[in-house]
Amino acid sequence: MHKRIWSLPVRGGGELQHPRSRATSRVFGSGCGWLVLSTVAALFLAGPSLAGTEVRRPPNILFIFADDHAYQAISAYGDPRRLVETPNIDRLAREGMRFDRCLVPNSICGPSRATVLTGKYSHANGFYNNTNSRFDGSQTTLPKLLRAAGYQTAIVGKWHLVTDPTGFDYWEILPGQGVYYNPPMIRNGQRVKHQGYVTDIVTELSLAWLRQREPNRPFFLMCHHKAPHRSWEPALRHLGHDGDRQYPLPETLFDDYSGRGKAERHQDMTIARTMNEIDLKFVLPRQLTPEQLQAWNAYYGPRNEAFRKANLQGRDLVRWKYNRYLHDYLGCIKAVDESVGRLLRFLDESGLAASTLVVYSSDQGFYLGEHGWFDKRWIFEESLRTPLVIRWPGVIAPGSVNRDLVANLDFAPTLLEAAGLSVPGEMQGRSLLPLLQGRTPADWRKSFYYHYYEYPGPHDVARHYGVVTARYKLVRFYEPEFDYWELFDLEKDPRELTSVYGRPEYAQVQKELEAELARLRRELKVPDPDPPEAAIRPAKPKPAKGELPRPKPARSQGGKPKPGKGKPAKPQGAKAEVQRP
Ligand SMILES: [Ca+2]
Repeated sequence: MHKRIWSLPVRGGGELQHPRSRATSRVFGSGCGWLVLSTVAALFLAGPSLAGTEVRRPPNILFIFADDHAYQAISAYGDPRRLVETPNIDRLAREGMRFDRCLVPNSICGPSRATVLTGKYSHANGFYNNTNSRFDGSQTTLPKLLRAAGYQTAIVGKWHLVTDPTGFDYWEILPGQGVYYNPPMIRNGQRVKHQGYVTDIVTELSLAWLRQREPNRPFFLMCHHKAPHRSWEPALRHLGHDGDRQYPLPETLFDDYSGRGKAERHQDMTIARTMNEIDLKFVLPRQLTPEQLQAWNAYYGPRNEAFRKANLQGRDLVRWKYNRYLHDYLGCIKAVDESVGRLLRFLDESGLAASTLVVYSSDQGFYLGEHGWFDKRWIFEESLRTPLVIRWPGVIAPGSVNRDLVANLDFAPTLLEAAGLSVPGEMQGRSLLPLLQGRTPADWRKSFYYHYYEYPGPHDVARHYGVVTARYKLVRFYEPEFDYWELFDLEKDPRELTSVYGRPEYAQVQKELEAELARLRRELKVPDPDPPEAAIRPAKPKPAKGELPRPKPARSQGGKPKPGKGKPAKPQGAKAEVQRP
């Protein structure tokens, strides 16, 4: 593998062909990485006239990936509620490029991860849903291609693709969704125990791998956090991080879903009805040690007692749940941001910062009370958009912002091209390299295809597909029990509250979007109807499987066993409420 050719794409479409052989290995030596990279960047910017110059080293790649991290919970994205400060992710944005419209083709954990690995839509990589899909690890993936080109590859943390990882020299993953406290993990196939908080452990394992790597070869590390996935359990040091702040409410917390169709009313993902006693911390996580239990009770105990006494009802109760939800969710974010800080500090202290391309992203967006919801799955903005920040010194101008339609489909092509490798034709994304250099090609995508499959399933979001442009969104709910279209004008209706489908003044727009949707489905070879493997089996799965992990709690809030407490989420249709005293 060390003798293969790698090529450096340059402006103007030319390529520099570099034999990476023993004779050129001197440029892989430690200590000179940033100088070499600076020259690489100069080559990118200077154009093809420099062909034939000496061999350059491809960048290290640190890919930091969170689970369900809403862009609203990154201060660099400027949510008007100013929910949390994330100084370390903000640093990446300040020193690199923030993407404001990075979209996912299927807004849910497993499918999104499969797309990152393959650069393909769910129908092309075979991973449609979290309920019964299994990742086919024999297919071509980003880590396999980088590894074959000489990269050292590793993944630490959340995997969630059922089959074992392939293409990594080292992998240490959480089984399934993983747990927050004292999580067991699987290291290259062997189950291992850990004590501590999951985000810290994933960070420390990542750092340990970085420290033991071979310094003379580039690395590709996927640091995949479990946080801030449901049920949003913060590091114990972050309990009370917000000083009992009352969070500003989103405008649509009490959305009545008028102006839209049956699917939006049918869903089961509201703070009001769906959030249960585990989510709201009226049940203890099973894994806590006595010391951890003490810290947990010291925070939640008196607050839960005050809640019981207050006997809140109606909207007051929803507001309380929203506030508890944000304390917990944002507490998880605090540790993720600290993790980013520790990783960046390592790069600084080891002299790797300038020779390392750093990505921060999440597997999808998430609702933080907008439309009364938590969770994701929809083609609507909060779940469709995922945060994306990339730092690559010498290539990306610091403080850049990009508003083009980009996608996690583009991650694999981008990182391959950054490494000087060709992008397989089967990948459906496109390299972001020109965008990173501040030049959006004239033929960059103006529309994006979305398709969600997991129904019936957790949270009861009906299957749908659609086309998204800078301004419009055409959506088709195609389950027999729903079967309707929607059209949103984001310029006039950024909260996506009123479908204008069928209105005469939108007839031309609608016609064009329908044609574009059909074109995209043809071009992307979307099966019609859905293939059998996209279907959920059995027809009505138990909730809390797949996407919805339930740490089985053993003790009630007070530390004493209470029969009936801590059961997994109730079956669909039965809306869990906070337990009354
Ligand atoms: Ca997720």
